[in-house]
Amino acid sequence: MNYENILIEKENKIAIITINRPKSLNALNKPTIEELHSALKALELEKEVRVIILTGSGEKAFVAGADIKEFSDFNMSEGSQLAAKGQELLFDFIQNLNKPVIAAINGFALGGGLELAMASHFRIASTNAKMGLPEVTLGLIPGYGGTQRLPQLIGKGRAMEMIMTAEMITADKALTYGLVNHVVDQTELLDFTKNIANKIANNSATAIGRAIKSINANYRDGINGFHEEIKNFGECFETEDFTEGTTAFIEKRKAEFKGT
Ligand code: CO8
Repeated sequence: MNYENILIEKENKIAIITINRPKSLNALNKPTIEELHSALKALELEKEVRVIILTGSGEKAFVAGADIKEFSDFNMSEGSQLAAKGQELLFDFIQNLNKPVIAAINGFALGGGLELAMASHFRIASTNAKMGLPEVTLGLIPGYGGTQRLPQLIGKGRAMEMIMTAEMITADKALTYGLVNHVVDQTELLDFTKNIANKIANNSATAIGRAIKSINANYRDGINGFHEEIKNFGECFETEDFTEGTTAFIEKRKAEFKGT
């Protein structure tokens, strides 16, 4: 499929999706959200792809937010619909994807951009990255899950302050907050992220999918995460990856996981 707003590269077992609207600092308009949804859906089905990296094109921005020009004349119903559709197609979709998605934050991650990074399974930032939820400066609140995921990641008090002040934080502060896992020079960001992705890609994909599901269960209403873990743990015993992993250990060799 041909995309206008994103680029997709594949390297070994890793797919890299680059949001490619540099003139708008990679702002998320509707077509970009739809393209990201369709690309992620296709990559989820590709067995050879084990890990997905999300990044932004250019040196300035990961994603500078939802495209403000697109919704500046919206009314309440249109605003709610845009937020609900976006959450369904992209933000919740990523969180619940059974393949790891890593956000490589190469510059500004603001508003919907930070929300995109937060919906990813974890985040790595370049030293120049700046992160924030500036929606209240526009008379809005975060609408792509930011009011929920930011407190989950950094705690309620810090999230309140970031959302109320609308101020950006540096990559180093994001690291101390636990919002990102690593901070590296921009020139090393992709290689560093790919290195972590490769480690993940060599492990059992069936087990990783179940680990994502079990961890996410802690953030879903009405689901007991411990019960979900037990269910997913039990299911692992039915996989070829389990047989391969335990056999390889006993035979003192490296496991070759097929992801089945
Ligand atoms: N949307 C649309 N265009 C954008 C956006 C954006 N979010 N951010 C930057 N651009 C455009 C600029 O308009 C400019 O375009 P042009 O050259 O045609 O004027 C171009 O990108 C370059 O931007 P600047 O000239 O402003 O670059 P600076 O280096 O001076 O500033 C900043 C960089 C600080 C990142 C600045 O661009 C900025 O503040 N951008 C807006 C950040 C923001 O407020 N983001 C939050 C948006 S709201 C949001 O994300 C809500 C999410 C929930 C939505 C739910 C559904 C409704």
